[in-house]
Parts: sequence; structure tokens; C-alpha cells
Amino acid sequence: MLAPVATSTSVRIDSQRLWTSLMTLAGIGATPKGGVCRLALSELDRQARELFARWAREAGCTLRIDAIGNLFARREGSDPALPAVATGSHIDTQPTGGKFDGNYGVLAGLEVLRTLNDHGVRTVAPIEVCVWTNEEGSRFVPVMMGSGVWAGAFSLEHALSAADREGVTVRQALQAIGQAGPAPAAVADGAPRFGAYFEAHIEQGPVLEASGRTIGVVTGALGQRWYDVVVTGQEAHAGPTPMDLRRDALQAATRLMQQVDAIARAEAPHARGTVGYVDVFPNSRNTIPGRVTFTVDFRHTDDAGLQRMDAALRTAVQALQGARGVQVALEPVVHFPPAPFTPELVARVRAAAERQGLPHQDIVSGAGHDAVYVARQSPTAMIFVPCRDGISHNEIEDASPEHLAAGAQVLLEALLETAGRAGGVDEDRPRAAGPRRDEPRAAPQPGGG
Ligand code: HGY
Ligand code: MN
Ligand code: MN
Repeated sequence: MLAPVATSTSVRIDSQRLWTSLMTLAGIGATPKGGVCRLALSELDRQARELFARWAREAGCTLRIDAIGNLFARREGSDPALPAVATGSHIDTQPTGGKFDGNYGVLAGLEVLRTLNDHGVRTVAPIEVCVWTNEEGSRFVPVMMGSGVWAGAFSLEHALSAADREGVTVRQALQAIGQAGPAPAAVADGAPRFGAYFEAHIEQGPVLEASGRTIGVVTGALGQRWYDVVVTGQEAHAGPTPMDLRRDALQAATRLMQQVDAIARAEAPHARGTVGYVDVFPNSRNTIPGRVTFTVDFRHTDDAGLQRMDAALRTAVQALQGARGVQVALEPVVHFPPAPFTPELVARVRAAAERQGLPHQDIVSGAGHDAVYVARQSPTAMIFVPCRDGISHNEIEDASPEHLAAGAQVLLEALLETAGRAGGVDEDRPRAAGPRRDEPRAAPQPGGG
């Protein structure tokens, strides 16, 4: 990893251009309530990828796409043999997602490249902005899919064969939108590691706003365990069937769902437990439900805690098995332990916030991020900014241009310090006249700057 070079810079990101780019991207999949619904590998995801690719090319980047659809926009440095210093996030959203979850990290990275172009700054190491496939895990499981394949958390085949609730596989969806690329998807198969990776993201919780801080210096992220649960009873008529002869899948499932909440509360304040998806079959008001499918999302600050929650859930399932004439199937679908980020890079983020005079605090991420898997292969850190009322995974998700700009400036500082600065400002480079706000300037060509 490169030793730090510049400790501060007069190279300032363009807040208005960042905001305009965010609002332009948010127009793809915009919802009436002001959010974004852009599911992974959908037509809307394709449109958003195309827009990002156009912007990245206009900024002088080359584009690489791998076999799971991860996109890498590369700005060359003076020493292309060095591992890239990378940033990025995701542009797929929740069904009732917001404008900033993931999108901010990708566009903050692009804004850094545009700003370096504006100032004719060449770095020593190349910089790459990543768009990771299917971070949300809403349409396709596992979550953080593209970064998980890249890091070796699961195989490319495991990811490609994952299917959505309509039975469409990731492989089919990638083909349908033309996003299956030729580059190797896993580090183990030759995908390049990074010299360092920094991801900017909204906090998606209330801590920074409540404490009046602008920057979250993210030290790590909670571990997670996800499950699919199927409770099987027997459909029967709601009228003639006596209460004690019913095999009511929904009544049994709701008891288990209550247990999910109780198991997490028993580990408070270090744990989270959520049932986010429920499907009742046949979902008819006068038929006793014969089958209920639901999801469990457990999180914890330490893996032993996650282990206890797993054991408690299995005990609850066991106790329900056979009771009330139902069968319960529990399938683990995601498990990753808590992820600490790289102290040296975390310190670099903290120092950059301090140099900018930005109020900051250390924080652990409750949300999973691609950085969690990237940290398995490359030195990694994250930068958080507040979001309004701590609300995310909600169409009202909001963040202030000032906070978003501050986070992008900290990102620029961290990237520039880590990638190293190859030379002075290219003074004779004509500074483009005021472009359309989201029209970036081309990168300095190799040999210039
Ligand atoms: O679930 C998460 O934490 C992330 O939004 N995928
Ligand atoms: Mn996210
Ligand atoms: Mn999310």
C-alpha cells in the first residue's frame, strides 16, 4: 500500500455537480413518493449502468465488466502497474428504496474523478470506481452478490444460479440486460485486488444526525445471518374445521416470528432481528393457510452472539415441529461474521475529516455493504454521512447536499493520499468553460499532467 503523499489538498469537489448527478440517476426508477425502485439486473438497472458508463467514459475512464456484472471504471495513473485504489458502491435499490443508498457511493467516486480531471491532477496509482452487482439482496439472494463473488465468499456459479421469486436466474437476468462481462469475477480467478478500497455511504441510521456529526468514520460492520423459513400445515375450510383440528401454518408461523423479535431483544443492544418478507398461501380469507414462507434477518456485533441467536432460532423451530400438525423448514441463506475495517485506512478517513474541520465520530455499520466483502481481499474503510431522521430503505430517504459534498471531499482526500500524486497541476490545461452541470471534463491523457 502506498505511503501517504499529500496531507491536504485545495482540490475541491463540485457539490452542485454531485447533487445534479444524484438527481439525474434517481430519475431512473423514480417513484411517486420521491424514492427509487431499481431492482438488481432489471431493465432500470441496465439504464442506470449505461448512464454511469457514459459518464465514466466522458470522464476519460476505461470500463471493465466481469462475469457477475460488476462494473469497474478505471482512471489511469502514472504507474499503471500499481494495484488500483478503488471506491464505489451499488446502484440497485430496495423496492421502496431511496435516491442515496449505494448511488451516493458510486457518484461520489465519479465526482472525485471529475474533480481530479478539472484540476489536471494525475495520481500515481490508478483509481477505479466500482458498481457492484445486486448489493441489496432483495430480488436475488445472497446479498452483496457481486462483491461476494469477487471476494470469494461464494462461487460465481452459486450466484449465477440464484433465482428470483418468478424463477428468473441471475444468469438469465444478466444476459437479458447484456451485463455479463468477459472479465474474471473472482480474485481467485484473476480479478485484480485493490491497493485500497474506500466506500462512501449514507449511515442509514440515526446516530450521526442525533450527535450533530457530519462524518462517520466506519470501523466495521455487523455480522449477519439470513434464513428462509417455510411452515407447512394444511389448507382447509375456515367454517367447518374445528379449531383443535386445524393445521394452521399462519398461526404457527406468527409464533416463530415473535421469537425472532424476542431473540434479538434478548441480545440488546448488540443485535437486530427482522422478518421482512412473508408469503401466505393460498392467502384467501376463508381458507386456513396451508403454507407460510418468511425470511429472517439476524445481525450482531460479534459472531458468538450471532451463533447464540442461530441456536435459539433452531430451538424455537424444534419446539414448533409437529406442534399443531405443522412442519417447519429452516434454510440458512447468508452468513458473514462482523467485519472490522483496516485501521490504517480508518485512521486516514478520520484524519481527512479532521483536516476538513468536519465533526466526526467512529461508528459501526448496522447495514451490510460491499466493503464488508471487499475487506476480505483488500485494505478497506468506509465514510458515512447522515441521512434525514436516520431513515433508509424507504422512499422518503433524504440527505443534505452539504453532508454529501463533505463526504465526497473526505473521499477525495483519502483516495488522493492513498493513490499518491504524480505531478503538479497541469497549468496549461484549458479549463473547460462552465459545462452543463453534469457534463464532466475528460481525464488527463497519459503523458500529460
Ligand atoms: O441489508 C443490508 O444491510 C444492505 O442494505 N444490503
Ligand atoms: Mn447500500
Ligand atoms: Mn440498502
